[in-house]
Amino acid sequence: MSRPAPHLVPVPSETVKTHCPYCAFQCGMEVTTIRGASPSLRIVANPDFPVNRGQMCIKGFTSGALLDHPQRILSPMLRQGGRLVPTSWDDALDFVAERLLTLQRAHGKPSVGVFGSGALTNEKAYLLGKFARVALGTPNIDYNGRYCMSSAAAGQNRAFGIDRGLPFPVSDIAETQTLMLWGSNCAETMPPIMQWVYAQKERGGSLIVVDPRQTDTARSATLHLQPTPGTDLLLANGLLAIALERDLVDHDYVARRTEGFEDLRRQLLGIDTTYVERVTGVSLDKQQRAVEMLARAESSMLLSGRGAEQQSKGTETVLAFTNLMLALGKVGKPASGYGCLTGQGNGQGGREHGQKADQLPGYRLIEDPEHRAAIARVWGVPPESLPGKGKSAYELLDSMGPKGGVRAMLIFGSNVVVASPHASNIQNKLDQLELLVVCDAFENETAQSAHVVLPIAQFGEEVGTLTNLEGRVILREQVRPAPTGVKTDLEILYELARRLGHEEGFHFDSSEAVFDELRRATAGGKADYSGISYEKIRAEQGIFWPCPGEGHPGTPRLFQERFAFPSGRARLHVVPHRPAAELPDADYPLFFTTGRYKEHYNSGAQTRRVPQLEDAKPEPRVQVHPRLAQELGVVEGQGLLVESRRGSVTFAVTVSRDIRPDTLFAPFHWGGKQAANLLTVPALDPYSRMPEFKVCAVRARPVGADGPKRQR
Ligand SMILES: Nc1nc2c(c(=O)[nH]1)N[C@H]1C(S)=C(S)[C@@H](COP(=O)(O)OP(=O)(O)OC[C@H]3O[C@@H](n4cnc5c(=O)[nH]c(N)nc54)[C@H](O)[C@@H]3O)O[C@H]1N2
Ligand SMILES: Nc1nc2c(c(=O)[nH]1)N[C@H]1C(S)=C(S)[C@@H](COP(=O)(O)OP(=O)(O)OC[C@H]3O[C@@H](n4cnc5c(=O)[nH]c(N)nc54)[C@H](O)[C@@H]3O)O[C@H]1N2
Ligand code: SF4
Ligand SMILES: [Mo]
Repeated sequence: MSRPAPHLVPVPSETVKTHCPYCAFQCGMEVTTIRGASPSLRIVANPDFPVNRGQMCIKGFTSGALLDHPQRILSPMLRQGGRLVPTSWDDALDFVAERLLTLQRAHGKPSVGVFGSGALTNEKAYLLGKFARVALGTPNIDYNGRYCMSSAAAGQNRAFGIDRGLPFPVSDIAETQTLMLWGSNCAETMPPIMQWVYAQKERGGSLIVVDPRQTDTARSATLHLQPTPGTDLLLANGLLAIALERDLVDHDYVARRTEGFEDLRRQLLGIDTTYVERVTGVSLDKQQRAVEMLARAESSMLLSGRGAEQQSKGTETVLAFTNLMLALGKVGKPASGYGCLTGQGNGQGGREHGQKADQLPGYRLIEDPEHRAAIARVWGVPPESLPGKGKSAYELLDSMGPKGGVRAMLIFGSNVVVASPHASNIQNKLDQLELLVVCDAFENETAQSAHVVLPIAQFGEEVGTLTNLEGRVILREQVRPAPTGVKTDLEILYELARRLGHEEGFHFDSSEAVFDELRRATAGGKADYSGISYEKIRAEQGIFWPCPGEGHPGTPRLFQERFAFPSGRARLHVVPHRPAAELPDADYPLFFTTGRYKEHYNSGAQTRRVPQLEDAKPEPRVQVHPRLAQELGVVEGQGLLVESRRGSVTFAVTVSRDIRPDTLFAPFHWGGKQAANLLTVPALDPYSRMPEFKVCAVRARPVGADGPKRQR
């Protein structure tokens, strides 16, 4: 038998431990390159990483498909004669820099906008913020985390004086007696977290789930509350009113560790529980059981997701959660408290290092003179040269075009025409730009409108740190070299800064060198990374911030002794209920809400290209209760035209008892005519500027037998 030529024998090379490219769980994974005629990757879960402990979801297992993908962009592209055509890096970068300078000369510095992402590593988010403020001198930088974490962040800052998604490691979930998951479908959006939830249940704990739909998460629950969309604030206030009435408030804790209870108490006394029952649709009996379970347990935990936060009152809803858990005396006790389940891979770090319109690195505020001075010192620029606060994500995108004044936009890591509310408006505004630059590995729906597309290195082809949902700073290691033809985001920022006359502050030899500057910039800030190094992360499976010095071990748990206000006390807030911005009426009689499938990630720009995921979920389906389906005269698989005041989409129908009869649900992972965001309303939360992705009003009618027909 002849032996295969040596280069065809698969020889496993060294296995690299790294992390998944997608969500905030940042599962540890092991990637092995199988060498041979066509090298391939084998990806398995890292059994030793303490967060996912050997588990991953289907997105992580199939993520290797992104690297050698045939649709990957491997050359810069420039629009010529209406088409994107390949060009050289020098030509593309020279073109961008020249256009930026010309536009800024003619229309001022704020005429250039920058849009970042919670997918970016800490190093990228940091350098992008610096690039906007120093190289471009524009206030107009924001990012897609505004669509994701902003309400939880605003709420936690107001209640605790600091914003770290979870103030404890995920392993604490297994230890809590009562777990309440409010507006999170983590069984689908973070599947490996369920090992901690199941462990909690096995120890005899109870699980309460609050979701208008019977989700996979809700199926595990001891108690499922199924509120009318957009009524979470009222429900949370109602629960606390019951606690007060039943003397379940921990007055000793409230007196020692909080301030503002008297005002809150007065508000709660005015709450009519039958009104709460009527508006939320959650029976008083279930409300009472939920409160008893939370209050009487030795330890209890409330974790929120986007269901409760992506509302035009998301911040106040989060404050109602912190009120509840503080009043019950749970926050800072073992395996207890409030936390939010962060979404994007670096949703946490992405909001700490200055790509948010109002922030500077270390969670500093751009409008605070001392904070400005601290960062200006690190950057070697006069404080007065730093621009002020810019516009929030939706407002920034909405101001594109000559009328709004933002004439050029640089996008790093977001598919804004799919992910933004009222998507047709954003497409329209994008088309009015004089320069749209998209830095991405794929030509997503947004890149299709670009003047220039710059191809980037992906996960596994570069190193960088991310901060997971627990506040643990981890390191995504390089697995293989980046393909020729692409650059890292950091290299692109340097090349542009150099052409804009700012070579000095942007020249770094490595990602680690950027991290070293980031450490210095965060020293003394709320999110202090100064004691964290690549070396330390490698040795310790990640380090929790704050970590304010070389010898500091990091801080897995917050609030055990004090909160991050000068008084050390947490703040209670009076947060009266108000209705969603758009409620069903005679013309648009149904609620419409949106969310996620297990198989797809966000705008689908990555996962719709992975064959296994696309085969499993090839299209968005609208979920319709059987009673409503009968009323509408629509059957499984038939097309249903769903219309809001902003647009219409035809979805194939899934008939299911898992949803309320007054509500339609669809995922937002698809673009073009299938984009759920053609329907959503761009109502913004006044504090966080979070759009109301979870509530709007629609009407629906069947499109007849010729609608798309496919079995699930
Ligand atoms: N498979 C998958 N996993 C992901 C992602 C993904 O796209 N796909 N994205 C990642 C990111 S960026 C994020 S932010 C997280 C999001 O993770 P989750 O917060 O779990 O995400 P969603 O599915 O958007 O919303 C959760 C639930 O909110 C419910 N909901 C809708 N309206 C309301 C309401 O008015 N009140 C309440 N209480 N609930 C409501 C929906 O029915 C849904 O089941 O997931 C991360 N993980
Ligand atoms: N209706 C509705 N709309 C929603 C939501 C909802 O629940 N309902 N959820 C919102 C939420 S929570 C989020 S987080 C947003 C997310 O939606 P988007 O902001 O569109 O985020 P992604 O789909 O993750 O897009 C990421 C893009 O970044 C690219 N990318 C990934 N890593 C990098 C990198 O390192 N550098 C660069 N330059 N590019 C990179 C990917 O290839 C992809 O094209 O959607 C929001 N929109
Ligand atoms: S749970 Fe999140 S981090 Fe883990 S494999 Fe799935 S997408 Fe990746
Ligand atoms: Mo998100």
